Amino acid sequence: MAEYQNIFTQVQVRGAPEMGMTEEVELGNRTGSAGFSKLLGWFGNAQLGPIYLGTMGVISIATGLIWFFMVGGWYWYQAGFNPAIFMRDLFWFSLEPPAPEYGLSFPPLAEGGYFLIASFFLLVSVMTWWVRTYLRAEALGMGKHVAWAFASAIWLFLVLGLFRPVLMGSWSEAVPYGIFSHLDWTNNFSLRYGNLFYNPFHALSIVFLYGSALLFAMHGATILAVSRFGGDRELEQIVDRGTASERAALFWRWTMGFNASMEGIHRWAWWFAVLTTLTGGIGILLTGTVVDNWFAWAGERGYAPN
Ligand code: 07D
Ligand code: 07D
Repeated sequence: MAEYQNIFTQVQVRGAPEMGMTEEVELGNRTGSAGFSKLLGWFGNAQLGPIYLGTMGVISIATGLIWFFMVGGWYWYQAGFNPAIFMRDLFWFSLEPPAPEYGLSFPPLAEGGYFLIASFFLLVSVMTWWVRTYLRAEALGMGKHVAWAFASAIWLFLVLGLFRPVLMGSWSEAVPYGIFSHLDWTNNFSLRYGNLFYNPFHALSIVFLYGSALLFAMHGATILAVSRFGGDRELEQIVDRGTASERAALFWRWTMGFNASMEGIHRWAWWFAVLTTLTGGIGILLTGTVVDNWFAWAGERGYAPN
């Protein structure tokens, strides 16, 4: 039943769906059956479901959809209710935050009030999804590593759209909801505060972002390189160690003198990913609140020309 599969496996074995452990697990909120997808099977596990919905899942999906359709409804209005224009200009429409003169007050609907209501639903959606990752891990007796990693991304999200606007005393500081408008916001933010490249926390965030990509490539490549010896069969590598992970470790010791351990490499990956948004959020929170011009700030510290 628990047939081993990866992208190189040509035959997808089908049995009864694997429903997972049921001991002491609340099953009422879970779908009763599961399906199969050949396409999914090429990329991972072919089985789709069972899915656990639960209170947090329902609230998160409902409020997420409300945010999504509120933004889409605004675009529809901006398109003059014309489906051709809606499709043509989809990436250029934008739901903007209130103007600076409204500060932290609640403006008329069409001037940012609608933006604030939509933002409230997005906030509830993201936070309840976080609770869901925590509670599902708890129900399965797992560590909370996924929840805390997600919390780091949420930290940057909250700094961008809630903490910093509140500290600056204006909702106008929040990020607009639009594909290109949020890129323009990002560009203007850097320009307005004297070039974000001189913000050391932006630099740190880039270090961990690039480092995450490098680590991911190294780890993915290493495991694939020893999958011919069973290196991708994590269970067997733990309970019945073969030559695969030893070989992988030896490879890195030969090429760079140091190797991570089987567990340690996942800690490296976790910290690099988490530190990307953790340091990033610090950098954004300091901008405009503590430092007004990063270029001038760096000039005073001798690493930008005065
Ligand atoms: C692959 C996991 C899947 C997630 C996806 C994103 C939405 C938004 C839009 C209704 C890796 C789903 C998108 C739900 C729907 C509306 C209006 C994750 C994967 C596929 N950005 N950003 C994108 C968000 C910020 C920046 C793309 C969100 C900051 C740059 C997508 C947030 C700044 C570039 C997107 C957010 C910033 C992008 C692809 C929140 C600084 C690009 C994202 C909530 C960090 C790239 C046209 C992706 C692009 C891009 C979503 C915040 C900068 C639309 C939800 C304010 C420079 N961003 N972004 O694949 O192609 O992420 O833009 O904070 O070049 Mg962004
Ligand atoms: C946005 C975390 C929040 C997301 C959450 C997800 C949904 C959808 C739906 C799955 C991404 C919510 C999801 C609601 C779910 C589905 C379907 C993480 C997010 C909770 N920069 N820059 C960074 C580089 C420049 C600027 C970080 C490089 C210029 C600003 C990163 C360059 C200017 C901000 C980074 C470069 C500028 C950043 C983002 C190069 C623009 C930020 C890390 C080579 C002209 C953000 C401190 C991340 C930050 C940020 C990289 C250049 C502006 C490391 C490589 C100089 C304003 N930049 N940048 O993980 O933290 O984001 O800065 O030029 O706010 Mg930058």
